[in-house]
Amino acid sequence: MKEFIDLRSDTVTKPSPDMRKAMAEAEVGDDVYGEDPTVNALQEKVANLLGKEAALFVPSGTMANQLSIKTHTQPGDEVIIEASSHPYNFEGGAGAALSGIQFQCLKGSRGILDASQIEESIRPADHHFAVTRLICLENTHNRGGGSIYLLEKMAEIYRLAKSRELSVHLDGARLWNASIATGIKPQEYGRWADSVSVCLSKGLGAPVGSLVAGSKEFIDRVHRFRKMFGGGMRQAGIIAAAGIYALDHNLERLRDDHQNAKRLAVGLKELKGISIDPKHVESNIVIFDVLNSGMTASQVGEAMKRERILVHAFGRTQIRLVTHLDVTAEEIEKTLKAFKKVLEKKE
Ligand code: TLP
Repeated sequence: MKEFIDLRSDTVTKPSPDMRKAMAEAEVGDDVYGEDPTVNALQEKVANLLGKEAALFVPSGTMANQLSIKTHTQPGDEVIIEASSHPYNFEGGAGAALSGIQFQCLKGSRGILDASQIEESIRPADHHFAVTRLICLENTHNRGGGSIYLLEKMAEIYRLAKSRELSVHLDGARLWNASIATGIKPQEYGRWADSVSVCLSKGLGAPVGSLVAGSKEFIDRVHRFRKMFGGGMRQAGIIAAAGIYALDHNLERLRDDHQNAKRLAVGLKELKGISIDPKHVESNIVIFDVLNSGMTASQVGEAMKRERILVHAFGRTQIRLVTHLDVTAEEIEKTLKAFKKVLEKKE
């Protein structure tokens, strides 16, 4: 029996016995010399999946995004990004600290930006302004509640970028989820970005690891910065093996997580005090508001913890639940019962 049903994030999954076996048996070498066959195989696999010439294995999604920003920009440049995006809000101010860039934040619709609003915010060529250099997109969008970019929207933004000599970086930490939810291949999304970061340690269930993918020339420069940022790892095949295992075994099953998220949303909608539109749940993230329950999000969170269920409370009234491979459909039903109990006790 599990101590807790943990819905705080899909980062909390633990490697399965078979994944651990693949890790234990991985062939390894010194990856700083480029000699780890398992890392090389993972990099090739992910580059192919994303339709890019090359990919580089890095420790985290944060490092993947920040290396990409660093590689695309010069200090003083401006990066157009959505206001609730991960690189702007949850990466410790790294864009300013490590790349010396400034962000221009645009408000998206559940995190999704339009080409027209981006176009309006590109700085004119005038010495008063910073140089707009890069557009960052996030798909799926975390704070947007796992929202997914329409492919046409990404294509339109990319075409705009090219017409204005800008680069596009895609934070695809959960691009796998977008792809499984829509049936659009990762490489189709990858086509509309110059660089893509993806994570293995979220829905796919690997313990560590992300990759950046792009042109050979771009990845070569990312490689240099990875060294500078201290992200060069040695016998990293041990963890790359978990990533290969995850891509081979845990991709298709993301469907189950999406079904579980939908079930949560539909069940939550029935409960008093909760505001949620199940239509907005497109992948494995469920964000809802408890404003009308008379409790704050952290009070609901504490009460749920007493029911042995962990949720992520943020702001005064918002809660995020993320489904993943360590949560079963049965546990989703238990979670809904616990929410009912917690909210009814309040009345
Ligand atoms: N997101 C984490 C937290 O940092 C909020 C989570 O629990 O969702 N891009 C996106 C879209 C992400 O959601 C995350 C992690 C990252 C990048 C960073 O990945 P890591 O945690 O590997 O640095």
